[in-house]
Amino acid sequence: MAERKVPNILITGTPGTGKTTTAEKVAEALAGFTHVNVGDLVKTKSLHAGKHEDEEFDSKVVLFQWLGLRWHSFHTGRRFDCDELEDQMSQGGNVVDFHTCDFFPERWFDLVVVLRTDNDILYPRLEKRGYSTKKIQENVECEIMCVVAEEARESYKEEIIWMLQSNSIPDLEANVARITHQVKQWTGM
Ligand code: DAT
Repeated sequence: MAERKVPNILITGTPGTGKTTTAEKVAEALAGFTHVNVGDLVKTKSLHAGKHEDEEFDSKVVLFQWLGLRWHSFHTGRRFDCDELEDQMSQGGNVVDFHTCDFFPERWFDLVVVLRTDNDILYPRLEKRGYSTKKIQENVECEIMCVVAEEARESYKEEIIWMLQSNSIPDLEANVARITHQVKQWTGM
C-alpha cells in the first residue's frame, strides 16, 4: 500500500458489470469509506458539454476539462494531477467507480478491480436500463474485446489489478467480501 494510512480502491469495468452496486456495498462495509461515483459527479457538476457522436469520447473530453487537464494530454496519453479529487484521494478511504480507468493518476490507487460479465448476462442488464440496441451492442463488444481490462493493464501494476467475475449475486457478494477482507488486512480494521 502507498504512503496513505488508508487505501483507495478503483472499481472499473464495462457499463452494467456492477461497478456502482459493488462500490456501494464495499463503502457500506468499511467504516469511514466513501463511494465516489465519477459518472454522477460529472453529471452533478453539469459538465456534460454538448453532444458528440461518440458518447464515450465525449465523456472523456468533458472529464478532462473538469479535471483541469489540457486537451492535448488525451492525445499524448500523459498523466496529470486531477485537481478536483486530489485532496480527497490523498486522504485515502475512497471507493472510486468509473467505466474507464486510464487517465487517473496511478498513485491514487492501491487496488484496481476490473469487473467482468458474460455477454449473455450483460446484454439483458443493459436492456433493462433502456439502452438503445446500438448502445447495448457497443458495450457488449467493449466487454468482449476486454477494452477496460486492457486499459487497466496498461495503466496500473499487474500486482494491484484484480479481474473479478460479476455474473451473479453470489459473485457480487464474494467480490465485496474479498475486497473488504483485503482492506481490513491492510488497515487492521
Ligand atoms: P455499473 O455501475 O457497472 O454500470 P450497476 O452496479 O449499475 O453496474 O449494475 C447494473 C445492474 O445489474 C443493476 O441492476 C444491478 C445488477 N447487478 C450488478 N452486479 C450484479 C451481479 N454480480 N449479479 C447480478 N446482478 C448484478
